[in-house]
Amino acid sequence: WVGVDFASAQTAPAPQRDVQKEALNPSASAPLASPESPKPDALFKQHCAACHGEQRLGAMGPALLPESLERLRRPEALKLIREGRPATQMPAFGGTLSEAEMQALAQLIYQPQTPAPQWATADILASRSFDAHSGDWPARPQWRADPMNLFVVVEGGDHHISLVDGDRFEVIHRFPSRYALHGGPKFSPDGRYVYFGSRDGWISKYDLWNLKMVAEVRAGLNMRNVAVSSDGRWVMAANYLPQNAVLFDAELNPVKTFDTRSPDGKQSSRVSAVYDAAPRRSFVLALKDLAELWEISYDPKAEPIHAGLVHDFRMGEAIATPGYLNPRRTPLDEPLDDFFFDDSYRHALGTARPRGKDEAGATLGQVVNLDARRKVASLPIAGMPHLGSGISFDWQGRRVMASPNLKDGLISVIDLKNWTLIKEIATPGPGFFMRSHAKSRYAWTDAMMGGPEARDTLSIIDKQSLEIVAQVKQPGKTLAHVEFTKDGRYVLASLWEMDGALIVYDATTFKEVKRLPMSKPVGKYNIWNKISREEGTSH
Ligand code: DHE
Repeated sequence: WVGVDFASAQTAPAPQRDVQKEALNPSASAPLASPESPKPDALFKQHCAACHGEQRLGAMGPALLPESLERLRRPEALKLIREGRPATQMPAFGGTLSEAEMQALAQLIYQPQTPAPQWATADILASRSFDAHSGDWPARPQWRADPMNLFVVVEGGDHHISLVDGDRFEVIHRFPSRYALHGGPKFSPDGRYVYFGSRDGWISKYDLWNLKMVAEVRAGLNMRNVAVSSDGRWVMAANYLPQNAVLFDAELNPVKTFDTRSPDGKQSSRVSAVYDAAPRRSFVLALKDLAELWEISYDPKAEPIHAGLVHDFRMGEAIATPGYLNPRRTPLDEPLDDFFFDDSYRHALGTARPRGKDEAGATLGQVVNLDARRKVASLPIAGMPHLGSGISFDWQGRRVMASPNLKDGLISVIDLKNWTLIKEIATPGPGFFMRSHAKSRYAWTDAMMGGPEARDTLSIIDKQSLEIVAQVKQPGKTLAHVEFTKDGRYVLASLWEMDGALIVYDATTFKEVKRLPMSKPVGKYNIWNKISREEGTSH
């Protein structure tokens, strides 16, 4: 690996972009361009660069790089250019540009930049903003509600966050977020601060007690997720572009980058996820393109990486290196796209992205023992889960894990002792999320990846019989992602539409209790469940 310590790096800051000034309405003064000869670069400069940045790295608008657009199909991109995006500053170019010009632009944004865009130490430092008074803000909530039963709701429709009182089910506060947040927000151990990660690489630290932004920084150009250490001191970002992981302190000062390279330095890898392994006092990273799992300890007393325990591949033999804030590699048979931990955090249960023969349905999962630092078993799961979607609970005296997957309408229930499949529970369709609570006998799952007849349904599974005992539906709509209240008595679900809602269900009778209008509420996160690592939710 190649590490860069920010303290010793060349840190001449790059000129800071003034995104406010750049945020001009690009169509306002745009003359009609000739339809005969669309020149994509010139068109982009004239119509798009003000919001999306000259280099397409994003400014006030999102980045327009192939890596950032993986989830947007080309015809949709063209439609977006033609019709604009409601509730954002993205205007409709249909009346301004010819069809050929719009097509030229739609093609351009999927072309890789040459040379590949860089996001170096100086860029990270220059992007950072920090409220210097934040240290003086009161250390108690400036609102009346149980701070432990607060829900942070990410509204993807118009890119806002709503804070919801989990006792009265009322919105306490609403504020704008960065574009396209992804993954669960992460919390400081006392639940005061929340850290959001955006697909465009922004990390935002927000003070929930004072309802104010503390700091923001752009960790990379295309980011997967962030993790916060259990002691609240560190924040780690997992990036696709550049291919690295970046460590920050709690005020989002960059501390160190980890270029995720193969032992011989020849191959580099995207980082597809990073998680905090609290009992191990470490971050564990999934590398998408390298058959290795990395663990980076934040325990100052971390054992040196002993010979025999882990190999330093640079030397072709095992050598000792300090363990603290340095990666230890676990060699694997094939790369893991993502994983979750068992209760002990001794094992990472992971999956590779389907490829080749796997697409026909072969077993995708691996169980990696993080102490022995090797794969110890295969995992009999039906398809790749949406990452971090599994839950664990007791079943007939055994500890089990259950997870949906993105391929089939099946929940796999796996024995966490011998890694065997106990049951596959058929659901209306493939799903993203599964949630429960230690105090509830039920687990709820969606079928969001299924057809219209499936994605409007949440299935409720009895954790003892492992049978679906009820379903709730919102006909014709998409219903997904639930989270329980702190006491497990209510379930909050997303009516996943632009004019959607947060629907509160009684967790025992499954009756609707209340509905709060929201703009495509993507995910919701209960502070207590998160910081106590409740067994029914993601950590
Ligand atoms: Fe997610 C969590 C990866 C597509 C909404 N998603 C995560 C996490 C990973 C991941 C690694 C865990 C991060 C964390 O919490 O720290 N997601 C992926 C993918 O690889 C995938 C399949 C494709 C991709 O291009 O990223 C993918 N995810 C989606 C979506 O399409 C969803 C439904 C809508 C969206 O906004 O992108 C989506 N992902 C979510 C949500 C979480 C999440 C809401 C947090 C769940 C939680 O309860 O913790």
